[in-house]
Amino acid sequence: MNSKTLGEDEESVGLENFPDFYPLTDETTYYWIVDCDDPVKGLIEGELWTLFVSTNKAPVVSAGDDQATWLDPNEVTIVLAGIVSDDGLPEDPGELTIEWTQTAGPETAEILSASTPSTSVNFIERGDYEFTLTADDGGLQTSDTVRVVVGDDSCDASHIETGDAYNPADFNEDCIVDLEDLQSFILNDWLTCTNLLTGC
Ligand SMILES: [Ca+2]
Ligand SMILES: [Ca+2]
Ligand SMILES: [Ca+2]
Repeated sequence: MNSKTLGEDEESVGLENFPDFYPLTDETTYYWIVDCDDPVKGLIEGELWTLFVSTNKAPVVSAGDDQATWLDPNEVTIVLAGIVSDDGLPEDPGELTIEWTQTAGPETAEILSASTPSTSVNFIERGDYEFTLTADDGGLQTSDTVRVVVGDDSCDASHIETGDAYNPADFNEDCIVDLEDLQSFILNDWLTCTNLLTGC
């Protein structure tokens, strides 16, 4: 490495004193040790220091808000409105690779435009889905996920979304307790005898 002899009034050295290594190269790790050769105390060895030079910032990615929808009646299409930005670095390639992938849920969902930030997705099956939007600038990657709940109807979607159980009196699980539920109850259990001794 370059060495530098300090003059009497010189208290610091800078990168300009080391022409072999200046200017610094992007995406590079530098290591250096400052040894001090004192005329009185002799050689004082320094510690190892490192510095990673990078001006590249990672892409910024949003997969959008979570969504809930339902089949109407056999399929439904929604839009995943992702947003992606980057500082344009590194210069090579100077552009982003964008990819939507499905990371949870039934494997029947169809992503219609997987390499654009905003895409339509078609569903033919109820389920609890997750999609991941990834942007890669050639040096750094950023991902974000979005959850999409698809129910058979709005009631079903609501219960998939919350994970809450149905009201025990809601026999037909349509999210409302009414005379229809009473009718189901009567049909199922009217005159059912549970006295095994006398047979009622
Ligand atoms: Ca970048
Ligand atoms: Ca998210
Ligand atoms: Ca009901």
